[in-house]
Amino acid sequence: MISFTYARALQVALIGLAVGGSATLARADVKDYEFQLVDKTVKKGDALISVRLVHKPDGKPVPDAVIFAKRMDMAPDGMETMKTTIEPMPSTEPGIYKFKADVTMEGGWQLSLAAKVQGETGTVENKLVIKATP
Ligand SMILES: [Cu+2]
Repeated sequence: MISFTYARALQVALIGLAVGGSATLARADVKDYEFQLVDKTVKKGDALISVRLVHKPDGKPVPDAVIFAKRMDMAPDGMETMKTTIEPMPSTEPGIYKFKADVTMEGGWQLSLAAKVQGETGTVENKLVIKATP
């Protein structure tokens, strides 16, 4: 149920963008961007997760992206309804985005992000898998 609501919210956001701009034309550009985990593992508990946004063709970090949707749940371990709180945190490194998450259980977590990149229409969407250790 929670997953469905989230998917629906994203869909509505995407339709909004499509109506607002030339989404078809920009799709290829947005595919050039990717979120990558700085660390693939975190410790169970209050965790700080760092994610790098890169422009794949030249490998350059991408600063000033606006992250408008985020979710973290245990879908990789078959618990997609088990989600946790996730808060954006300040970052001093350009192209690095930080989040504080309450990782309540060890195992596989999926971090879903949707972002707008300065100067590009369309949405960068990625799902990253993080392993929480005891
Ligand atoms: Cu769980």
